[in-house]
Amino acid sequence: MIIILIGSPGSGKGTQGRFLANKLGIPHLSIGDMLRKIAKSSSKDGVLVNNYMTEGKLVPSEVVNGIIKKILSTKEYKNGCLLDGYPRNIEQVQFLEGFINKNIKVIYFDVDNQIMTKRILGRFTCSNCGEIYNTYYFKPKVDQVCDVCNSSDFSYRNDDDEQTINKRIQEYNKETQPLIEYYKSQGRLYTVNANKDKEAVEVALEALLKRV
Ligand code: B4P
Repeated sequence: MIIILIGSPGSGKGTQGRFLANKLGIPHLSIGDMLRKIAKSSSKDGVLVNNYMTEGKLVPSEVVNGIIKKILSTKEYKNGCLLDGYPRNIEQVQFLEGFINKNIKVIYFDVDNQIMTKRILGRFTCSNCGEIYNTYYFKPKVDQVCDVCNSSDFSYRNDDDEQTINKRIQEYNKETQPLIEYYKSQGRLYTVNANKDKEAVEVALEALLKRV
């Protein structure tokens, strides 16, 4: 089975994707993380991806589709996975359906605008293991030391400033929001109230998994 995580920027897809993948014992594929790695390279693709991301725009679908198809065709993903942040527009939906005939379920992280902005502004990540933290909601237990891997190397994303956030939200409303209705009409959509704190969302997701 493929479980797609869909929701606005900062709705908690990455945070809960790690939790869910652990729980289900399936790989967690975050397209945002993959694109951030590509954006660090000085190759033609790296520069292109970096430009789109820093402007708060979706990276062109032909780039993202190519990456996804290559990864999903590998052995590691043949028994399914959690797809975090893909598809994000109707073009990507159609592309995915063109080569995946596995059972697809969709979890929608429903969150209010003011909450997501504060979450994004507070986000920081362990550069070593990718654990996600937040200045306002959950800092590491020991200041400047990652709870998971003990690293002291943290990073802030360069698309997490207020101006870019607004653009990302506009892009989400225009491109991604229509997918909610699409998957709902197919009877594949499961909604979780993502306004609650991290632990409460985990509990809600565990209950939801029994129905998926
Ligand atoms: P992503 O990396 O997918 O990131 P996101 O949508 O901004 O955040 P996410 O929902 O994962 O939030 P998180 O758990 O971190 O996308 C980034 C960019 O990549 C896009 O703008 C686009 O340019 C590009 N991209 C990605 N996919 C693409 C595609 N398919 N096509 C084209 N382009 C694509 O949580 C945010 C913060 O909130 C964290 O600090 C976390 O600690 C905190 N938090 C989480 N849950 C919380 C809770 N319940 N309570 C309080 N805080 C919480």
